[in-house]
Amino acid sequence: MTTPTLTYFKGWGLAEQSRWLLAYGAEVSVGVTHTGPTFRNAALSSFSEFDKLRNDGSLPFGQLPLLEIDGLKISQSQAMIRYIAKRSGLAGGTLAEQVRCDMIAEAVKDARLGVVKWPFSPDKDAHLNDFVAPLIAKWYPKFDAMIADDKELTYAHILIAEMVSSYDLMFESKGVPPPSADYENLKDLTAKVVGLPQMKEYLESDKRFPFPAEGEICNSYVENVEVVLGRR
Ligand SMILES: N[C@@H](CCC(=O)N[C@@H](CS)C(=O)NCC(=O)O)C(=O)O
Repeated sequence: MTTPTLTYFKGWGLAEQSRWLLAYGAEVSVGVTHTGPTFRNAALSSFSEFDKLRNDGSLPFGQLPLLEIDGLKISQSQAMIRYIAKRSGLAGGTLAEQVRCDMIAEAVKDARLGVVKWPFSPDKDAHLNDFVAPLIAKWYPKFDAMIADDKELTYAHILIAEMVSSYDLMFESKGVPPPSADYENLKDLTAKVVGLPQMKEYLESDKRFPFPAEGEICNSYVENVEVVLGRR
């Protein structure tokens, strides 16, 4: 079996959710034997690499990220998430469970916008206070209540954990207490997910790009995105 390959920039953005799911699914995939690495990052460095993929038909909509897996070339981050979830038995059992997972995943996509936009915001304090804090106030109480009685771990839970952990890192980077401290269920779920052996392995590996707090790491990620997209 060839190693799934995720083509993107050198950072989180719209690819990180898939990385978490690929890392998690490593040990639970249905009907698939994993003997090698769970996935490979193909991090682009230049516009010519991106342009080549656009011209050779690899990118159905001319956009990144791209996931190559099981002989498929999958575009659209939310479609790839669902594919990995189904492949790993994380998409929910019944139709009702599946649509609940999908609802939560779409809500996480909206709630997570503050993670995607963070590197590009020139004023990090303003981003945190004016953009992220309202998102957290709007979404966290709902997610926290919604998962209170959940027993089974699905892809929706992994997506929530990825978002919560990302926002926690963001607040901590500014010396502010992590928002999850106020949400018992979200805090417990995130601790459980990041504590799983396969997640720890991923999070501590060199496949995990660092949180682009501010300064050099943030600037070089923004430069990477702009160079690859041909904007610099
Ligand atoms: N809805 C898409 C959005 C993808 C997207 O906007 N990708 C950006 C990079 S993060 C891109 O490729 N932009 C270049 C373009 O649209 O031409 C997804 O979730 O994957």
